[in-house]
Order: sequence, then structure tokens, then C-alpha cells
Amino acid sequence: MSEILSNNDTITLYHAPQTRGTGIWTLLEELGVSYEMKVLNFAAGENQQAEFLAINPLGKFPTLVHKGTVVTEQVACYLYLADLFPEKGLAPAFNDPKRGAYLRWMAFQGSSFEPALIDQAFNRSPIEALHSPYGSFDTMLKALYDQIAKGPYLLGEQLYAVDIFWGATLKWCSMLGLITTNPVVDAYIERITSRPAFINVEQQDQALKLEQSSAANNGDIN
Ligand SMILES: N[C@@H](CCC(=O)N[C@@H](CS)C(=O)NCC(=O)O)C(=O)O
Repeated sequence: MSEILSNNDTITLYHAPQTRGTGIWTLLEELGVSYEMKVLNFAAGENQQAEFLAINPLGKFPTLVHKGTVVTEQVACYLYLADLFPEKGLAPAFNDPKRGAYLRWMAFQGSSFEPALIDQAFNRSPIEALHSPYGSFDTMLKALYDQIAKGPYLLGEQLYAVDIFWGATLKWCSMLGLITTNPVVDAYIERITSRPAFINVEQQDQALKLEQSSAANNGDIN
């Protein structure tokens, strides 16, 4: 798989196709910066091998390495990369009034949306809203959809990295039937995911997935 953490300027994305890492790959393409990608096959257990676990003990994607530092968790990866290239305009500057809302909707994905989604998808009995990190599933989703309805992008007229994040997230969740959308949300998803970077990455990602599946079928991997 890889050498030990390199302490250089190269951005390395450890990726497995059709995972949460696909959105980070898309962001790298949107930024138009150079990076290297190390593709692992988690169906074959490559993410549970010692070499990768030494980088990310959870064995999860996305995992980024840059300048000898490991960045995991989607939210952190989106924030890290967009801030790394301020000239690309995908993150509001620290003194931009939009910065607070930008951080809010980034964090919302990991702190409210994901726990709610997993609870619902696996039929976990909801705990009372007072003790739940997201209130109730419906309240959480309505808050997000109300923000999207302000449009055309999450923070108004300009597309930011947070839109790449939500475009990728909502497309997957809606395809998998994990959320119910509405025409306004569908239009938002389409607006984001019809961008060339999305289409390009989706095609390459599908090809990678196919490659991994046929390798498995041919007995190239266990
Ligand atoms: N908390 C992590 C979750 C990442 C995650 O669950 N990734 C999945 C792919 S979508 C994964 O790596 N699964 C492989 C495994 O656990 O073996 C994040 O926000 O990035």
C-alpha cells in the first residue's frame, strides 16, 4: 500500500470507491490542485491492515495525509482542504460574515445529520429529543431543508465547499432511500452534482469499483 507518513507538501487521499471519500476526491477536483490518491479495497479488508490502521486507527475513508499530518472525518477534510487554498474561493475568509454559517452547516453534517441518519437507517429507537444530539430526525432534516430553500446555494449566491459536501451527501442518501427529498432539495442536489468535477469523479469512481469487483471475482484478492 503506502510508505510511512510523508512529511512533504503532497496531499495524499486514501480512498475506497463509492464511500464518503468520493466527496473529498470531488472537492480536490473542484479546487483543481495536485494530489495523489492511494486506492484501497475495503471489501477485501485492505483498510484493516496494520499499515493503514497506523494512519487511521478506525480504518475509515476519507483519510488525508499532508505535511506529515493525518486528517480524518469528512467535516475536517472539507474544512482543511478548502482553507488550504483560500485563493480558490471555496471557503469564506475568517472575517467574512458568512464564515459562521459556513462552519455551522459543515459541523451540522457530522454532529446532527449523520447520527440521525444512522439511528433512523438502523431502526434504533429514538431517544427523547432533550438528550439526542440532533433533537428529532424530522426537526434536523427540516432545519437543513429550510436552509437549502434559501438557495441557490446553502449560503446564498456563491458555491462553497459546504455545498460540495451536502450535494454529495444528499445524493447518496436519496439514492439509497435514506431520506425523503422535495423538488427544491432535488434541484439543489442536481445543481451541485451536475458540475463537471462530480461527473468526472463519479465516472472514475465507478470504474475503480468495477476494477475492484472484477479483481475479487478473478480471485486476485481474497
Ligand atoms: N466519521 C467518519 C466516517 C467515515 C466512514 O464511515 N467511512 C466508511 C465509508 S463510507 C468506511 O470507511 N467504512 C469502511 C470500514 O469501516 O471498514 C467520517 O466522517 O469521515
